[in-house]
Amino acid sequence: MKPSILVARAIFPETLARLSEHFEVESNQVDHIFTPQELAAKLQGKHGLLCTGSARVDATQLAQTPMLRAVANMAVGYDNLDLAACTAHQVMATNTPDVLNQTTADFAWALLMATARRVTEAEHWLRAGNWEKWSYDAFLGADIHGATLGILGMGRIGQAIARRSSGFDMQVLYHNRSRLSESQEAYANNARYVSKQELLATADHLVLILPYSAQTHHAIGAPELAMMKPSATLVNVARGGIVDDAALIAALRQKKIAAAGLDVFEGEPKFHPDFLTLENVVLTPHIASASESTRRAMAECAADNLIAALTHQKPPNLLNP
Ligand code: 8YV
Repeated sequence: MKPSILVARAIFPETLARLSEHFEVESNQVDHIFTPQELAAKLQGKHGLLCTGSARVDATQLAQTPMLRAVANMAVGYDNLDLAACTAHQVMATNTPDVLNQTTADFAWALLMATARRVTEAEHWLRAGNWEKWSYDAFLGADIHGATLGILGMGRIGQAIARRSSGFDMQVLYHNRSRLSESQEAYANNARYVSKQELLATADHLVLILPYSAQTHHAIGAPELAMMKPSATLVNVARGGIVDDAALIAALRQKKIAAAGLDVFEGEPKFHPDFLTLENVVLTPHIASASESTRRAMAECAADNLIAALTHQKPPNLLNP
């Protein structure tokens, strides 16, 4: 008998077809977002779960799903999984690292450049029919070339973001849980390790790309924003909860920083409504990894992990110790 799995969100039909070769698959191509209770009900009798960040897998959930052996998260971030609870319930947990590094780094740059050069703000103004004449001071933004790029969280995506800055003759500063090796720093456009305070005070453009956890919750709040330059821009392609949105809105309103580019929001897809009242923000709906080929690679990577986990092989991206 084939193991049974639940694919909790809509996914590429090709990946579903491949999973069906190995498993009895219950899919959700209508893409209903399951409540925790619905997820628990759907997981009865299932051995595996393929999910995204919208599914919370914690001790309460796992206590109701005794047959479950593996959870494959289709994301590199896994703050939606309680790893200790997974381990306690002998559930293998996996993520999809590496396949999205370059695409996410590309998008961090898209957001950084749109934010610094006020691209979306200018476009909205043009679409609204406001363009009557050229003005010397219309939409003046911050230069990217020659500026100091700050990166908070210097994992593989952070390094890929830093590497791209060499074409803009930028200086790169970073802060991370630990310092990179010399060769990693060289790869990351000769990035220099500094304290979080120095990073905040010095960066012209600050990119957040660190994992979300209790330790990084609201790592950027009012005190941190107050340390930044009034001309600085902030980009978040990590997780919304890293930033205190109310503090960021206040800082943007009072021009304590110049602008922000946000792909992630605390409580998304809901977000603080006041963001919509600000002109100096670029807002996107969590799409940093959303290139055709990368999303396919993520789905295939999650499938690889689930197939390995449920066929007595070590999943390539096993997270539990
Ligand atoms: C995903 C992400 O699209 O990989 C991650 O951690 O944030 C995105 O690439 C999203 O989390 C869907 O699960």
